[in-house]
Amino acid sequence: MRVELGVELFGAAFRNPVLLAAGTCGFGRELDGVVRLDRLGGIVTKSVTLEPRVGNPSPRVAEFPAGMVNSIGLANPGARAVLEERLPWMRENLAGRGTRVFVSVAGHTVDEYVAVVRTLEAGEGFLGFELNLSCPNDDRMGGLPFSHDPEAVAQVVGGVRSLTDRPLLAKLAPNVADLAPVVRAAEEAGADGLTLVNTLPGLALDRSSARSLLGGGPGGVSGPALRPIGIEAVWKARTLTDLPLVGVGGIAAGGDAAEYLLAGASLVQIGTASFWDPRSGERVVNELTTLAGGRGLGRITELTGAAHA
Ligand code: RRO
Repeated sequence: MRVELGVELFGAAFRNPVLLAAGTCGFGRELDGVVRLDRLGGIVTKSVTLEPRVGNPSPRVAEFPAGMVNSIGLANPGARAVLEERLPWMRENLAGRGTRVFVSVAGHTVDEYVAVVRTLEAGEGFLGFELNLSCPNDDRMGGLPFSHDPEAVAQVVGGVRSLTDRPLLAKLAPNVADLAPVVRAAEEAGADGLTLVNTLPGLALDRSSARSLLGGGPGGVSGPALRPIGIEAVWKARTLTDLPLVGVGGIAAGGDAAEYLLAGASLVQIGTASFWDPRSGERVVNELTTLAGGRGLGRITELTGAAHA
């Protein structure tokens, strides 16, 4: 039996629920010719700040047995270059071919998020914004991301809400004492959906030099170690809100994606798995299809939220 993979969300049709996560696929073009982006539901760009950022010293990524740590430090070309040089390609090659694009937005201040969204809003080639409120490698408030503070979440989401009718996703951190206040703040300020989760702060040391394996010091933990943490966050968020949820963290196979859907996600994102298997997004789509077919499902959307039934 054929499984219908399409997902209707945010007033748009996604060909399937599998997207590539922010920071793991550049602006799409970087993967052109390697990955069949036209087989995926969509991508989320590298987080864009107002000014270009060179990022942190290398090494920027390091492996450990259950995943990876990174400290990229928000390296990106800045909003103006994204508007003028990246969005036209995405419009032609992604949006124009039915691959949905979210532009990830980051900043040190509320005003910076507002300025980035104002700059990019003039462009075409993307569906919506994913507000990255949860970068672990930024020095705002002595290292605390916006998503640790409901008031800061409300200010960023509310600040950009008045500038755009496009869908707004708020990307949250896994390491908050209580998700409820930040979920409520994002929803009340006008977020259309939540992305859970960003990486978890961690430190991998070189045992001989007693220094971090990463040039930037501590970093963000991703990969298989993050999966149950992300799934729990999605599951918890589902009990707190009816907003659509996007699950990310440690997905490397169709079954992993299915767990996020069962926990309550409508879409999922692949991140770290792309580094060791650039075509993992397409593979996850195929495995998810086989899994849903094996369960006799007609539509992939039937998986969403089943853990709460
Ligand atoms: O650029 C980074 O170092 C980075 C970002 Br913006 C983020 O949101 N999450 C992450 O693990 N790394």
